[in-house]
Amino acid sequence: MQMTLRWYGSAFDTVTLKQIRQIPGVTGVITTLYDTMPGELWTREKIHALKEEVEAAGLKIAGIESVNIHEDIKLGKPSRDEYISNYIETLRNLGEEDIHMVCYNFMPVFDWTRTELARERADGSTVLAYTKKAVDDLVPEEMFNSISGDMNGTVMPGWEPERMARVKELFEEYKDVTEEDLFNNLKYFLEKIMPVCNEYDIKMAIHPDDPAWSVFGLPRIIINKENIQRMMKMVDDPHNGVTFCAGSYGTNPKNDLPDMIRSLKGRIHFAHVRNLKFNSIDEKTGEPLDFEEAAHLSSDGSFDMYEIVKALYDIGFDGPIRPDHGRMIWDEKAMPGYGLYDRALGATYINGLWEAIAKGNKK
Ligand code: DNO
Repeated sequence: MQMTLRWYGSAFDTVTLKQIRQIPGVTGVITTLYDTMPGELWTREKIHALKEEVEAAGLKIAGIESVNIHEDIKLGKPSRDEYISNYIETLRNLGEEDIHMVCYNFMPVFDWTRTELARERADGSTVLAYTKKAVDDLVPEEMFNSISGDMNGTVMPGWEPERMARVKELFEEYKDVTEEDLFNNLKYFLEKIMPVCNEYDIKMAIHPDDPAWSVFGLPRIIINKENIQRMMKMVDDPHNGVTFCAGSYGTNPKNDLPDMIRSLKGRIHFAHVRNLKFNSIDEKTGEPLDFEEAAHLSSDGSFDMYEIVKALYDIGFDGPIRPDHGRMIWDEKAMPGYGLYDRALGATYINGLWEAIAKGNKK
C-alpha cells in the first residue's frame, strides 16, 4: 500500500503540502481540480500545473478524488454522450500526466450525507454525525442550510452551493429513476470509458454511497457486497474497480467489511480507512438510528480496524490508502473531517497496524 492524504489544492485546503510531507510514511496526495464542475473537461495544462506543485513539495499525486460524474450521465439523458466524451478526454489527459487512479461516485444528487458536522464528544473533539430522525424530518432542500453553518468557511466536497441550488429540480428528474436504471446508466458509462482506461492503465475506483442506503427516496446502488459484485461482473475489466471506503460501507452494520474486502481481491484500487461509532440501532430492522465518526483507533468506535487492515494486507492490496475523516481536535479550524491533526494520527495508526501485520506474517 501507499500511504496518502487527501488534499484539496492550495486555494481550498487549510493543510499545506509541507505539513503532509512531514507525516511519517505519507508519500503521496489524493487530490483534484476542486474548482472544476462535473462534466467539465480537465485540461492537460491544469493537471500538469497541479502535478508540478505537488512534486515540488516532495510528494506524488497518487490518484484523483474525484473526477465527478455529471447528473445527466447518472440520469441516462441523451446529453450524457457529450459529458462522457469530456470524461474520456479528461482521463486521457490524466493518463498523459502519468496519473493512474481515479475515484468517483454514482450517487444521485447528494454525495455523502451527514446531519451534523460538529457534534461534540466527551473529550471535546467534534465529529460528523448522522441521525435518522433528522433526515426523516428534513426536506432535502433544507439539508444544505441545516449544516452549512458548521463548514468553517470551507466548501465541502459534494455540497457545493451550485449543486445545492438545483436540488429541487434534480429531485424532479430522479422521480422515475429506479435502481435498475442506475445500474444500466453506470454500465453504459463504464463501457464507454474502459477503452481509454485500458490504453492508459487508469484504474477507476467507485466510491460507495454514504450512508449505504437510500436517502430522501433517491435510488442508491453501491451499498453492499451483492451490488458491488454485480457491478464488477457487469463490466468485467480490472480497470473497473472499487474505492473500499470502510466508513461508508460500514454505516450498515450488516456489511461484513473484512469479508467484502476479501471478495474484491484485485479490484480494490484505493482504500479509505476510518472508524465510526453506532450509538443506537433499531433492534427490529438492524438499521442504525444514530452514529458518529470516531478516531481511527478500534476501541474508539465500532469497527475492528485490525481486521480491516489485515484483510487489505492479505489480498495483497498495493494501491493508495488514506486515513479518512478525522475528528476536529486541538482547536484546529478546517473543513469538517479534513483537518490535519486527527488524519495524521490516523495515518500513523494505520501504518503501525500494517507494519505489525507484515512482520507478524514473516515469522
Ligand atoms: C467524503 C468523501 C466523498 C468522496 C466522493 C468520491 O468525505 O468520502 O466525498 O470523495 O464520494 O467521489
